[in-house]
Amino acid sequence: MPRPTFELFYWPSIQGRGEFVRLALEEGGARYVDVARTPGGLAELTSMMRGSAKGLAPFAPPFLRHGDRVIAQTAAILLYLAPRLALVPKDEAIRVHAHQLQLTLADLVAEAHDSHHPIAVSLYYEDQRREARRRSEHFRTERLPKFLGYFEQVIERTGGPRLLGRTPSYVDLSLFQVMLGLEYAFPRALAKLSRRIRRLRALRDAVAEQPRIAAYLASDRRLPFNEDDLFRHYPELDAR
Ligand SMILES: N[C@@H](CCC(=O)N[C@@H](CS)C(=O)NCC(=O)O)C(=O)O
Repeated sequence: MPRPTFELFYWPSIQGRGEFVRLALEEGGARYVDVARTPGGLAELTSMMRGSAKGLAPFAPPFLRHGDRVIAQTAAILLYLAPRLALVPKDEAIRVHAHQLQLTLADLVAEAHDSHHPIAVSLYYEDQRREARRRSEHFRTERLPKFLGYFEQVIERTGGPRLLGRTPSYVDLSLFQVMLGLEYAFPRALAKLSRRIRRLRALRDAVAEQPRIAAYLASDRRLPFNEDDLFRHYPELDAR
């Protein structure tokens, strides 16, 4: 059997950061395999992290194999994939801007994660509950409005309705995923911000209606959000 065009390596039971890559692969109509969801795939993922593949070993999933190339770090994977899937314009300055926005989304994702794991990833949420309450309060009241206000302003300044203006790109897909994740984790906080993020909400709705994304969301390839994932819903961490 010929090797699939793209092989995504990510933990099999959560959306996690793998979802940003999945959305791009789906929207780009790529032929790909989610390797860790296939028999023996998880063992292959862990052996690659131990350095079994040629070249640089990835530090953490997600990573992508394309022929002999193995690329890790979500934003770097998307930087590599997007031109191959026609998910970003050719212009170099625009590509760098798209990458800049993707890295800013990565910062937001890391802070959303740290709201329920402020002390250590190796500890259970239940072992850092008190600190998580404090951290989440700052996240919800300071960081979330700052980040979302920034992305709202980007759309306003580029003229919208997308992050890069009229041209849809992979960064819209990532913003869509972040919006859904935040609405899942912090529904009350997001409702409070709702009037200040009209452009973000419109973009989220537009991405959900893209035929390939809609088909993917309705498929069993799309896993539900859950409390082992990046975005977790703990009512005590949300706004009152
Ligand atoms: N900056 C990396 C972070 C990768 C990352 O934190 N991956 C998580 C799953 S979403 C993981 O498995 N980390 C294991 C570890 O950090 O030891 C990226 O954006 O891809």
